[in-house]
Amino acid sequence: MQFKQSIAAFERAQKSIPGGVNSPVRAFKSVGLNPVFVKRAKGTTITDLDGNQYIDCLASWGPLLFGHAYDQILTAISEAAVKGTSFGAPSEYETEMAERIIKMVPSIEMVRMVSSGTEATMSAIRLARGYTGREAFVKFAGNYHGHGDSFLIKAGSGAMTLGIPNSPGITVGTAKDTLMAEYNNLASVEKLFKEKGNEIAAVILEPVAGNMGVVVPTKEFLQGLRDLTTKYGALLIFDEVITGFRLAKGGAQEYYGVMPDLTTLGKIIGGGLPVGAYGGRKEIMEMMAPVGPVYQAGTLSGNPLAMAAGITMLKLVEETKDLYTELERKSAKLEQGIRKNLEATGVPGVINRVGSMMTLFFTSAKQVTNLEEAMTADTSKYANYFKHSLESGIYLAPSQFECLFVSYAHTDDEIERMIAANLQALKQMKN
Ligand code: KE4
Repeated sequence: MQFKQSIAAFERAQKSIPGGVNSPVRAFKSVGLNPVFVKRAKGTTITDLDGNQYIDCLASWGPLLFGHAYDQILTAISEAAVKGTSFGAPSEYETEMAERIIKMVPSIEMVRMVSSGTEATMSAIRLARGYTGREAFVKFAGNYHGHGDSFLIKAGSGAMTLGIPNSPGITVGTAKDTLMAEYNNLASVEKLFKEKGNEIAAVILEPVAGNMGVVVPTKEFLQGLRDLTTKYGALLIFDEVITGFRLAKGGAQEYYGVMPDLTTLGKIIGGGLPVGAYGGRKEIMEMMAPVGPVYQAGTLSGNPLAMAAGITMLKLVEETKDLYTELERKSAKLEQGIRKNLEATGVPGVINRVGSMMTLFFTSAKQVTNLEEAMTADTSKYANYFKHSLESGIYLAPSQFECLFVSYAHTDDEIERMIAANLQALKQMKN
């Protein structure tokens, strides 16, 4: 493979955009490569500027559950576009989207649309503070909830990848209200509640972590958080920006049977367009302006094109009867294939998977159940693995601390090709 056009494009982009990218993790810094610039994508195939083609395992970081440029989504967007691209006034697209989310996500009785996952989580924390009258909230080391000030403390995803989990620019005043706990460690949360129980407005978490790589919650952990937050009158917020509609129609809360007070959504509900949402019980959500006093707004919130794409996506989720059984079957097949390859090559690794989200950690640790254990992964090994995979036509997340996503569009043949490419990359890493 040659990357001449992408290299030139990246040089050009760096003159006008910081780092040449509009989101840091896209710069391929942690894998030490020049990012490929995408020319087009369809289904599971990405084509870069140099004409190289890849099987896509990133799905634009999660949204593309049915693959790129899905015909029904394209049609919905174009049919909406000819009627106007933004009204700044209510439209029935928004009501239909809200009704679908309410129907599918068990704990949501009312929902507000925004334009990104970050907006959703920022708004959910503000709402929890307004609803409880308390200021502090608990997050977990390694969880990423977008780039809102109060979250960029021991954050995962790109912040972790680039080694800036505590970003400059966050004031002491803001940081003091963000209490840190350890994922899968209920005692670390109990300790905070014992010390500051009546000051804590909420506990927010990724119900299955994806932003330190995939880390699976123990059942006791999620249920324990539900019990603790109820006991102390704090809200439990599930950040389902990744897991929403990916793990089940009703996301992780349906998959694990634990109901949060608020849920944040993004990615899949936009069908590839900019959408976020937050929702929960009516008596909480009605704290939001213009009904209640908690303010949140957005020029493009509920944008008709994004709603048309999202409505079509949620229709597809509802109508595809074998969606989750197929996602599970293909993902399990990929996981088993990689496990066999690890055994065959003797390369040490831990695979964490829930449904169609998984991570291969290059670590000799026995397990990865929290950030400390995730950090034992050898990121230079991952960079080497990523490079070999890319050159054999597999497009993975350019970071050890992210997810591989299987989509409904992946064929069995592509899963076989991913397993074969994994074996080749593991062998090349050993040389
Ligand atoms: P956005 O603001 O990027 O739409 O959503 C923020 C967000 C919130 N919550 C969770 C659980 C998330 O995973 C995200 C965003 N995910 C990262 C990748 N893991 C986005 C990729 C990027 O930053 O470019």
